Amino acid sequence: MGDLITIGRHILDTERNFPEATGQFTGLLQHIALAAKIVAGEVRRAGLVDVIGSAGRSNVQGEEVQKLDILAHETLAKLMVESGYLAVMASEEVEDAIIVPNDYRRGSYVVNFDPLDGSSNIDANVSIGTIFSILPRKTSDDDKPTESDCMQPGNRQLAAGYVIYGSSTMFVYTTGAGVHGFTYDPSIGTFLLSHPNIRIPEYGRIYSVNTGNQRFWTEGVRRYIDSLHDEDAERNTPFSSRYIGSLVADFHRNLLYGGIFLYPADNKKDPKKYKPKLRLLYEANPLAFVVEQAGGKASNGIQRIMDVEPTELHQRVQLIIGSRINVEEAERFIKKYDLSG
Ligand code: AHM
Ligand code: MG
Repeated sequence: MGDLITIGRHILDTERNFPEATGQFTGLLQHIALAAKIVAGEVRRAGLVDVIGSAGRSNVQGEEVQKLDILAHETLAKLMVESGYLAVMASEEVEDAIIVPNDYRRGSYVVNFDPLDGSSNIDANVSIGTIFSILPRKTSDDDKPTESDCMQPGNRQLAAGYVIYGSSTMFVYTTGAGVHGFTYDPSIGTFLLSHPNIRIPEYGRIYSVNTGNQRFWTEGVRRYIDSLHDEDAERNTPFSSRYIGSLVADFHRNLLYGGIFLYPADNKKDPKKYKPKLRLLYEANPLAFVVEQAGGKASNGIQRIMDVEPTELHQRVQLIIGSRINVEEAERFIKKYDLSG
């Protein structure tokens, strides 16, 4: 049997690379991994204990909330507050930032998370995930943390990652020193390093986009996707279309196999009809950090995702993410057709 590396040991070894590390960062990541185990357990039991189905209320985005979303949010929020490492957090499921109450120890970190992404897939037993982003707080440790601590550009992230609840549960994270994936071993109750140093292929032949929205796309996006259907030996097109409708699952597959995922924004001619869906702080930024650390790219078409200045907690953004060459090609179409005139 080879050298088994548990997630706990890996996180500890990572912290040794930060001379100023205080142990808080390690503790925080370990708490996220613990939350992931608890949520994975709930997801696995979902069909058995009748926790699936709508809880009958909407989240701040006006979408139907599933009970498992709430469970995942509550599990993460509780562990984060109790960890003592956190000052404030933002969750997709809650309108305002959650400031760690006075009667708990407050730490120097901020977490933005999507507790259970892809929730429309829960009832169909399709892969779903948790996405997280860790930032240093902006306000001083002596002051009360504020929402502005959560609203920092992605280039300030210290760590980010996701958990995918699929045929197995995987925890994938980066602290800026490559991307590492761990598979959960239920027999020993821990995540084991299974995918060290993940690199995304420079160019891939998979594209993932909801083509049902194509009438609302901008010309640049439409022409780019059309070009993927052409027969072109040099570009190795036509591509294969793969779209699960769970960002984490679509992203994870493309990370391993190479390709591009797009969630385009609205057509400027009809802006009310179609808005980008994905959120900057807890979906786009963390996955952007992961993909860049794996050698890929993430863009809003004209700008690096991680350089977008947040203006709202639940800000939405056009997301184009995946293999470097694919994303650069898409950007060229957008710059040529959508930015001219
Ligand atoms: P959610 O956070 O409410 O689950 O929504 C986000 C999900 C992503 O996982 C996925 O990429 C996208 O919504 C799919 O949206 P659509 O069904 O519009 O293609
Ligand atoms: Mg989501």
